[in-house]
Amino acid sequence: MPPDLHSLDLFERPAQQPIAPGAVLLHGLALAAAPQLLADIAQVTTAAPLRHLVTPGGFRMSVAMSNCGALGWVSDERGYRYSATDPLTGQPWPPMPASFRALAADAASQAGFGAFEPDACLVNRYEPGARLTLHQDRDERDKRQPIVSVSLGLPAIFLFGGPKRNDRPQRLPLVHGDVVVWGGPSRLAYHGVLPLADGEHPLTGPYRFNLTFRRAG
Ligand code: MD3
Ligand code: FE
Repeated sequence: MPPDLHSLDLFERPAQQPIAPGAVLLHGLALAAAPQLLADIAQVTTAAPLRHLVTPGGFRMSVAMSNCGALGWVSDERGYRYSATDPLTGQPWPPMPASFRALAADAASQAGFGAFEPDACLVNRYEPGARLTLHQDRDERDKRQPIVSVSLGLPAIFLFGGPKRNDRPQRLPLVHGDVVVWGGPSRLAYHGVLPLADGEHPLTGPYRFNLTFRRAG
């Protein structure tokens, strides 16, 4: 195969796919690092176990969550917020692994954002049937900072709406290794994830993991 002909070209899957102003999908950017990222997810979730948070309205979330970095996103009957400690263990969240920080910075830079030093990484684990209803990410202090999201394991259909909950969302398949950078006018867009389909992935078994990097504080 000639050196400039990669499998991405055969499937006519562009390396960078614009989704909306400020949002870009970097196909396969996390593929090479995936085994290391998954080993680091196992480390993080040993120290800060995955758990099903409860929404302020009293509903158990179907996605299991944990965090690493200086701040972690939590939800309970009192509301949504960032916390420097894990309410389950009372300890600080585990540090952000070097593999996580390097990928987040690389993605933000490729998407045209300046130095990105996230202080929060939310680890989401989806099992078949788990979903995320349409919502905005607005608990972060500086909304000019982008969000970087990394998909690992089973595929999902991501819903990307507009600035209003009513805006009809576009459906975007996200597969193992995909990285999306959401900034600028897309930063406050409504978004969600359809219920995960059954499946088995060679590296993650019956799960999808999503890493969401944010500058929260
Ligand atoms: C678009 N997670 O944790 S990541 C979340 O796949 C969350 O687990 C989803 O939404 C997941 O809050 C989606 C992609 C994502 C994250 C933040 C965004 C998309 C976004 C913020 C603004 C617009
Ligand atoms: Fe979100």
